[in-house]
Amino acid sequence: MSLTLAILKPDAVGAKKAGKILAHLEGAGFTVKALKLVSLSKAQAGEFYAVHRERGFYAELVEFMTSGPVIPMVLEANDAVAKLRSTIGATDPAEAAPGTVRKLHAESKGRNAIHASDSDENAAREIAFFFSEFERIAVR
Ligand code: IDP
Ligand code: MG
Repeated sequence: MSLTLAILKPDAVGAKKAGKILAHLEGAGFTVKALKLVSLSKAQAGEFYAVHRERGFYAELVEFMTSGPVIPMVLEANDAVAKLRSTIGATDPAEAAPGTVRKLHAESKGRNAIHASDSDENAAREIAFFFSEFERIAVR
């Protein structure tokens, strides 16, 4: 078993789709190991997405991720990183496979409902970004 980080983004939380998406993830076989609702500051969102700092959409992304509360969660499954990426679908919902979270719930490439870590290394960094050691007791 391995771990990954998902974030239900402000569009999904604001539209009250958190329960449906969580049920989708559990139905796909993930176990929730930690979860909370938080509102990110500009500095926090900017740091989380620092890898995209030079991209044209960075300011829009930080603005969006601070536009309302988000729900980060630690998910466990066999090959969790790859499994979650395939469960959520492509970045742009127009290109996401049928039945994926983004195809079902996302509006656009920017407002795309959910984040998922893209490697085991980034999953470890992103889990540590959101969850203290105390909050991660269930993850050990
Ligand atoms: P990912 O979330 O599928 O891993 P990344 O390329 O890592 O996609 O981009 C991070 C996030 O930045 C996306 O989920 C999306 O919210 C936003 N984003 C990516 N490309 C664009 C774009 O072209 N316009 C607006 N926002 C974008
Ligand atoms: Mg990414």
